[in-house]
Amino acid sequence: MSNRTFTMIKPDAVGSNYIGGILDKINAGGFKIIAMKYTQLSKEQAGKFYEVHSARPFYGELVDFMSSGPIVAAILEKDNAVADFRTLIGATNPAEAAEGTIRKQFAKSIGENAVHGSDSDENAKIEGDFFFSMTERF
Ligand code: RTP
Ligand code: MG
Repeated sequence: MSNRTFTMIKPDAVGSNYIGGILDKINAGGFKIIAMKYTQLSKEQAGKFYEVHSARPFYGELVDFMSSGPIVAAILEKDNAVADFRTLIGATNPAEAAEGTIRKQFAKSIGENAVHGSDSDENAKIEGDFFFSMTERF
C-alpha cells in the first residue's frame, strides 16, 4: 500500500474561492502536501486525464467542465492515502456525501463536485506524473 494520493480542486471550487477551505480540511485530515500547482487544463489535456471514462455518457460534459477554469493539482501524503482521502472527500454525488466531508461542504452537484481523488495506488502515481515532473516533487 502506497502512502500517496493525487487530488485536484476542480474549477467550481476554485471559482467559488474554496481553495483555502478545502486545503484546511486536507491538512486537518492529516495529509501533507508534497507538490502543488495552480493551472488550467486544455480540453485535450482534460480528455487525456479522464480517458478511462471516455465511454461514459458524461465524458463530454466532464471534459468541458474540467477545462473550463483553473484548478489546483496536488500530491498528498498520509498512511493509507488513497482510501483515507476518498473517505475525506465523500461520495461522488454531494447529496449522498457524509456529513463532514469535503464534497458535502463544498460540492455543487454530481458533475461539479469540488475535488478529485485517485481511486487506486496505481492511478495516484499515473495522475501525479501527469501534472508533476521529477523536479516538482520529492
Ligand atoms: P473523481 O474521479 O473526480 O475523484 O470522482 P469519483 O471517483 O468520485 O467519480 P468517477 O466515477 O471517477 O467520475 C469522475 C467524475 O465525473 C463526473 N461525473 N459526472 N453526471 C454524472 O452522472 C457524473 N458522474 C460522474 C464527476 O465530476 C466525477 O467526479
Ligand atoms: Mg474517479
